[in-house]
Amino acid sequence: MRVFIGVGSNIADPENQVHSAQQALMTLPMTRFVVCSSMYKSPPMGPQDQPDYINAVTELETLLSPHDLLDCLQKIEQQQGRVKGRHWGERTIDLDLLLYGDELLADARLKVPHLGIAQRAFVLYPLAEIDADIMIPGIGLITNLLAECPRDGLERLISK
Ligand code: ROI
Repeated sequence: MRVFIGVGSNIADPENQVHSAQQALMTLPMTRFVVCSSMYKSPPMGPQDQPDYINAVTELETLLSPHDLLDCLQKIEQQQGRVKGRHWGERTIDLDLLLYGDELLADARLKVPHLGIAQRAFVLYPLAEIDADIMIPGIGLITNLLAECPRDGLERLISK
């Protein structure tokens, strides 16, 4: 299955956190790494008294089920020392299962496509960098969403 993972961090050396998470994604079982977007910097969505975020999107090809993949993502978050803080507050690392093929999933633990995907510049722009023709199931073509989504200060970082 073709899947997209959103990666974000805004504390404890965010660029390094995003990089480490991407390295970990490359070693998931039953999974082939496809590509990473550039890294992007954006002002926080949520409380403004927190640092800017570094965001990126990674594409994988996996045989893991959505829930097994989610377990793997949460394990990486734990390994990188994620702790639960305030709602929409700062985070060491955040891994979101954005898209799982063209499947629509909604249960107590997992909603795919990820909630809010359509309004979040820090998700849509890196996704579109990987594939400008992505169809977001239940929502629409990414190009149409981008047309309605202001960049909100999102900045693509020049890769090192
Ligand atoms: N804001 C930005 N810019 N990037 C994120 O990854 C991000 N993640 C979050 C909240 C707190 C909603 N805000 C964010 O979970």
